[in-house]
Amino acid sequence: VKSFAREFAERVRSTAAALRALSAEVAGRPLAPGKWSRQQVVGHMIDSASNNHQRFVRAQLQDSMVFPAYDQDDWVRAQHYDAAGWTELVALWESFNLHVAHVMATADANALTRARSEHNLDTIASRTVPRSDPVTLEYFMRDYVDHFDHHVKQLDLR
Ligand code: NI
Repeated sequence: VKSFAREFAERVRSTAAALRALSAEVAGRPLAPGKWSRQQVVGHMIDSASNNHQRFVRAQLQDSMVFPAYDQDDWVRAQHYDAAGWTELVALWESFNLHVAHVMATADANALTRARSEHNLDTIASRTVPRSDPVTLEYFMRDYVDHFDHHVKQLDLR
C-alpha cells in the first residue's frame, strides 16, 4: 500500500500541474453538451476525496464499513462548483488528495487487510462487491484510486 500511495501522490502532483496550466475559461466549458465541465469534474473529485477521507479514517476506528452514500450530481449542484474559483479548487483538489495519499500510506496494517463482513460496497464502491462477500479497507482504497484515474482520463489533459 505504501508504494501504491506514493505512486498515487505522484499522479496527484503531475495532474495538478496540468490543471493549473488550464485557463478558467477552458476549465469552465462543458466537456460535451449537457455534461460537466472540467471544473465540475474537479469538484466531484473533491467530493469523492472528502467522503472517502472520512471512510478511510473511520474504517481504522470501527469494524463496520457501512458508510453514507452521496449523490454526485446533487453534490456538484448544491456547491455551485461552476461558480467557484478555478485556482482555489485546484489547490484544494491537490492538497486533499495528497492528504488521502498520506492516510493510505500510514494506515494501520491490520485495519488494511482484516476481512470486513459488514459493508455496503455493493452500493458505494466504484467496483462494487456483493454484500455477502467480505471486503478489506485496502480494496476500498484501491477502488478510490480507480475512480480517481477514471476521472483524470475524463479531464483529457495533455
Ligand atoms: Ni465519479
